[in-house]
Amino acid sequence: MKKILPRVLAVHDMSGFGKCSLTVAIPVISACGAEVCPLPTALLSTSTQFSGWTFFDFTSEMPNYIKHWEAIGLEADAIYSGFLGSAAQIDIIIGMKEKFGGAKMIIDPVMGDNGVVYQTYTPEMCTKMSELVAAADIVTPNLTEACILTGGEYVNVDTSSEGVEKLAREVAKIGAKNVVITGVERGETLYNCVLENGHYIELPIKLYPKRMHGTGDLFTSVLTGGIVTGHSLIEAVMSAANFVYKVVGKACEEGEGFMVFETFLSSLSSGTCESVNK
Ligand code: PXL
Repeated sequence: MKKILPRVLAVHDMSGFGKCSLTVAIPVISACGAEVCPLPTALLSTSTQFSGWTFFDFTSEMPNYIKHWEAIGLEADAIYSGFLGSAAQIDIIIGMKEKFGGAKMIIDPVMGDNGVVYQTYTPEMCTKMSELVAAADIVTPNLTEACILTGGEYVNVDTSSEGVEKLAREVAKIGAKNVVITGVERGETLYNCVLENGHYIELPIKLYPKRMHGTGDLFTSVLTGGIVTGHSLIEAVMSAANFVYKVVGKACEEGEGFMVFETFLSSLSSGTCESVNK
């Protein structure tokens, strides 16, 4: 099927409220100049940060979506996965790699944050996530997720440069080609730590003024938009950090507890977001 824009198959939950997953990936990647084809993993009334959320597991319908996409000859430049609804979805996503040959696998191994595993994530999902990471061209764990993947303890994680490099190399050993450990805080600076083809580099940005839900989804969505529009991994990571910084800063300025990204989407029109460090 003829394609004018780069195309991303986005495999995440659709939460009706909560600024996460597909409600972030669709506008952000579109703003970067790429087409998004959403494949829901689950439908929720809100993200799981609000008590009382509803959850509809989409696992059984996913193979039908994929079969139909294959039947119409859909081609893709990237498969970008995030929050999953079941352990079985991991094999489904790995299967997509062959079916859409040539698509880059950008895997955000969403499992938890700040040392806490998300409520819907079972131990089986956390263990099996390594299989998805092994299929990744780019994987973007935060420190919590990197610890889960490598069997380390979050409370004892070494966030020094040497410590995070070691962690990134352990994640790469699982099989991921490139690793970005996101959101490493040291003093007033936040580092996104990139292991690209065996070469390690830390990219600093001013520490975001506040921790906010959904920033991981926003980060990897901007990164994906940058990659599929032809930017390097380093450019895409800096772009993602810049964009999240702007968004969190704006929300804080306005006294808003949630990310406000909509008004910044036009700053992604070249595929990346320019520096806020200048
Ligand atoms: O931002 C990660 C995420 C994605 N999707 C859902 C969530 C969360 C984090 O809490 O609850 C439904």
